[in-house]
Amino acid sequence: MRVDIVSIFPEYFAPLDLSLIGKARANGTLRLAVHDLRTWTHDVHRTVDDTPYGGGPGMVMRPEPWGEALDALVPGADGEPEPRLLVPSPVGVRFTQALAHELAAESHLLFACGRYEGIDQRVLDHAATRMRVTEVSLGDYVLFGGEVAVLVILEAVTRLLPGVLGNAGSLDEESHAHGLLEAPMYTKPATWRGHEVPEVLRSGDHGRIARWRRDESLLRTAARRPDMIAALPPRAWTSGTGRP
Ligand code: 6GU
Repeated sequence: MRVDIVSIFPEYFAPLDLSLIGKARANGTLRLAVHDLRTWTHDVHRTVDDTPYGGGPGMVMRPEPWGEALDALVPGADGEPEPRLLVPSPVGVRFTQALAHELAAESHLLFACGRYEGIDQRVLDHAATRMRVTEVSLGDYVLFGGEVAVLVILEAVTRLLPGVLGNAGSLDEESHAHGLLEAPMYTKPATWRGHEVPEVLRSGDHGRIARWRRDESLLRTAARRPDMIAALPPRAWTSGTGRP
């Protein structure tokens, strides 16, 4: 997968050299480049913002540098597919595991990181005439800018790329894979500071263990995320017998 990120703070993306994302970059699974938006300014102050039309507090990102940045990073008519443009924003659609799967199937993602009160709307409107544009929000709170959101989104997407996780089975077991939170996990020692690992997990009875994990998963989800229980398909918590 090819990924381009445009930001006025390229330094935010130093952690993308680390850990499994760094490894995916080193082995070519992820072809990632970070670009400084100010590359596409032409005045001595390398200005990227201005006051909002209509008044109000804060500043808005001017369209010209963004237009040139997108022109430079979107492949022309040389056969390459156009990227999917992602704009992190508190007014975007919610980022979910389902959207992470959708993005993991793309060949080229282009992230435009806004700061201040956001990017001039015409940048997105014009881009939408050439490519798919999605404004994405992490949740119902406000960040200074899109940079940290891009780190989050890229981490969720990269771990879904083939070959990035050592054990692909962990993708099937984890929280949100089946609309429920995962059951608690334990490792050795069996007793630690007076707290015991549940007996069932040491029983070797794989049927009992699977039922215990399903029950814990349901209890935890009901207690912490009633919205996820409400969204389950009818009778999702039964074993298929129609009985709990
Ligand atoms: Cl993606 N960006 C910003 N600036 N604030 C946010 C957000 C994104 N998601 C939640 N708050």
